[in-house]
This record gives sequence, C-alpha cells and structure tokens, in this order.
Amino acid sequence: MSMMKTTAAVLAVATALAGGLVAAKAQEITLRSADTHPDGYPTVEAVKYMSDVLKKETDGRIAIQVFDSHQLGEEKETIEQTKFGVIDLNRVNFAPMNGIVPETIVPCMPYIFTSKENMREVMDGPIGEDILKAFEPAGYIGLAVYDSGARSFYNSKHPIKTLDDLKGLKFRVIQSDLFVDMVNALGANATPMAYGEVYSGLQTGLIDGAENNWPSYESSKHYEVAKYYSLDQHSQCPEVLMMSKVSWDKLSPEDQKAVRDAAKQSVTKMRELWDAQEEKSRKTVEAAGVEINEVDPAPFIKAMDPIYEKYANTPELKELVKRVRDTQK
Ligand code: GTR
Repeated sequence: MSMMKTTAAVLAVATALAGGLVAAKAQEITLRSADTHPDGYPTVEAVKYMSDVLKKETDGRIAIQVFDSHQLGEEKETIEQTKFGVIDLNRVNFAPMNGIVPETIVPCMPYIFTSKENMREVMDGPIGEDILKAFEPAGYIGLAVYDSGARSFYNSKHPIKTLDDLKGLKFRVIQSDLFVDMVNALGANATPMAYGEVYSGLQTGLIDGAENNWPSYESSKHYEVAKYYSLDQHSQCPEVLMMSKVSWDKLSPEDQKAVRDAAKQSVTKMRELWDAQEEKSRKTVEAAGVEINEVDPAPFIKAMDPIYEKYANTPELKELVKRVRDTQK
C-alpha cells in the first residue's frame, strides 16, 4: 500500500468513527469537504470562500473544513464515502459521476459547448439546475457547478496535431466509461486510473500521456514528465460541489438554505480565481519549456459522432443534448 493510500485509509476510518457531520456543540456544525486538488487551487479556495460566507450568514454556527490534496482518498473513494455521510461535502469532476447520475454525461460530452461562456450560461440556467437536481435520487445534493476549462491531451512522445498522431499512444483517462470511449474513438488507447497515480504512471512509462485542463496539468506537475500539450479541447466537463444527502437531511430547512446560498455565491468567486489560474498555469508550463500546439478540432469532432449515438441513448439524455444545442442557435 502506498503512503498516500495508507493516509487516506486511516483518515477515512477516523472520519467514519467521528460520523461525518460534526456537531461540536448542539448548534455548531463543521462540514468536512473533500478535494483532490492542492491548497490554493481554485476549487479548494472556492469552498473555503463558501465557508466564510456560511459562517457569516449563520453567526458562526456552520463552517466547512476542506481536506485538500486527496487527503480523504481518490475521487471514486470519496464519492462513495459521501454517499454514506462519512464525508459531508465533495468537490469532484462531473466525469466520475457519469455512471451514478446519467444526466452528468451531457456536459462532459465531446465538444458539446461552443465556449467557456456557453458552458457557464448553460450550467447557470435551467439545464444546469435540472442536472444538479438529478443528483438527489442517487444520494447526493448537487449544490454548485464550477469551471474546469477544457481538457486536452498531453504526452511524453510527440505533439498531437492530427488523429494519426494519437495512434499507438496510451492515455490515462478520468474514471468514466464516456472518457474511455471518447479517447478510443479518437484512435488512442485509454486507461482509466486515479488522478493521484498519473504522475508515476507517466514517469515509469506505464502510460504515454493523459488529458486535462491548464491548472490541473500544472498543479499536478504532470508537465514535468509529459511535455507536449496539444490543445484539442475535447471536453469541457465541469466540476461539481455536492453534499451527502445523509448530512443534508440532518440540517434544518433554514440551514439547508444557507448552505445552498453560500454554495451559489462561491461560483462567482471560483470563476474569478479560475480565469486567473488558467493564465498563470499556462505561463508556468510555458516557462518550463512545455511544447504547446493548437489543433484543428474538425476531424476530432467528426470522430466523436459514435459517442453521441452511444451515450445520448435515452429520450431524456437526447432531450438534454438538444436543449444545450438550442442555446447555441
Ligand atoms: C481535474 C478535476 C479533478 C479530477 C482530475 C482528474 O480537472 O478538477 O477533480 O477529476 O481532473 O483528471 O482526475
């Protein structure tokens, strides 16, 4: 067992013993929140900001403690623990929720959004609300959607300019069947793997590359071991902040409202931090000598047609895709 896994396991047990949502005094509540990213990353900072808002709104009664840097485990594990109320809040990407809440597939679909603004507009409106509502039957309360930029390929071998360049390369993908099929449809070999294992996977040559946005590529230091970053931007799959329904049900309706409002307020803050971080991360990797190239997305978009057939496979999901497309007319 790796050091990281041991720490995660110990913490998980400690958290389980403490029973999730902690009430120090009857009226004082500290919500535990998980994040895979390090301190300072926009998602981590946004949840800390939410905690400040919540404290203010509840006269200090409710606060959030953020466990960053996957201290509580890799995303898949924390998602399970959140279901059982061992973890109260969890900030994860939509992708590892694809198999649990089918509606989350739609915003992860390849090239579904035409721009960052389009993604924000869709997720702020009724489509985003409907997707967040779909979390509840699965045991989660969808609180807020955060930016995650666009995911692009990086690898240790050569720049990806055409589909041919992807042939024979092995890419780690986020743990979602949709992503496995997307990357395979482009002609590469996809291997789902936990985020925390990617750096060593790249270093040892187990994988040739992975795919992610600027801030993750930079903060994970993957750029040190995979120095070709090719901007095909195949998915703008956003982040979600969700709460365990078990923990949620322990709150009074007033406190639930305060949590929801504070989460919504953190979205604006997150976007400011996100825009600045994308810029900063780009500069950092450029200065480190990363070779960056633009990609003509047309053949990539075409190659993804079967993905829409396979994954927009129910009348509900087809309708959601159509509603997103309608915002682009
Ligand atoms: C990042 C995302 C993380 C995690 C990671 C991954 O963009 O913010 O939550 O899902 O990607 O690739 O595993």
